[in-house]
Amino acid sequence: MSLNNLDLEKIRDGILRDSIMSDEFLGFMEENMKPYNSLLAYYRCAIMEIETKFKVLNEQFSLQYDRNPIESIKSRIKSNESLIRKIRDRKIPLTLEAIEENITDIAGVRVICSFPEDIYMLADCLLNQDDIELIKEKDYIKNPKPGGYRSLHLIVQVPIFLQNEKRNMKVEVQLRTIAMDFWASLEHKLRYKKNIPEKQAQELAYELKQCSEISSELDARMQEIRNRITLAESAYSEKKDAYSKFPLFNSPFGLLSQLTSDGEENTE
Ligand code: 0O2
Repeated sequence: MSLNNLDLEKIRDGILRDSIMSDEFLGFMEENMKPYNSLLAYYRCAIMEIETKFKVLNEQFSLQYDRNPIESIKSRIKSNESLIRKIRDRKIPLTLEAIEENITDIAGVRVICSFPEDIYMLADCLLNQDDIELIKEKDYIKNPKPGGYRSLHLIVQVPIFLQNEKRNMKVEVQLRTIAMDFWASLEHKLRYKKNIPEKQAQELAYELKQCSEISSELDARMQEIRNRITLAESAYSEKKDAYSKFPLFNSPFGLLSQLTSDGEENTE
């Protein structure tokens, strides 16, 4: 009798359930429930700190340059199931210290931008802040994963200030464009569909890989268009500044208004 993927998954889940119900695991839970909940609360605080830093940067860019580099921010605490799987797969000792030390993505902040250059600009702004320490960087934009996954991952350490204590917490920051995020959420769905026949799964993986290349090209072209718009805008402002230095041009009926209206949208 041969086992299909669904059977194997059922067996694996059964083993996982059994190990969750093992005396060792139940003992660990009983002993550590309160400190574990406190640890999760600290991770939530660290998420708030990182989110605020990005919101402040977005606000500043909005005031200074009249544009928002961030489209949205999504944050999450790793699910218990995903955490347990990682502890099991990596054979991490069942202590809170070992979990905190070895699992760096319990707190996750995902920052979605419109343009790839904004990703690196925001990453630099964050890493230049003196309370942020970079633990690890994985650039899956310059070096996409074989399946086509693209994103910039930063594992950072940020302090949180409690009543009588300062605690350094690790947070995984994922920075990606809207196109990269769109791709990753569809691929993530496929990853968890276990009942797709092997041949079809391979075709879909191939199709996704191609979509990743198309989305990478789209990101590059959108960036190029944005850069040309910015260049045109700054040329216009320079021209306006230069003319405004001369009184002849600078009166309400002067040449300035005529000269700088070149190329402006005709609203008639
Ligand atoms: P969850 O909890 O479901 O979000 P490391 O962090 O270095 O110990 P890991 O976990 O392999 O090792 O790190 P990596 O490669 O940086 O990936 C971590 C997270 O990035 C994943 O979380 C996903 O959110 C995302 N990711 C990485 N590779 C892919 C991919 O190929 N496709 C998609 N859709 N997302 C990816 P988890 O592990 O899924 O946990």
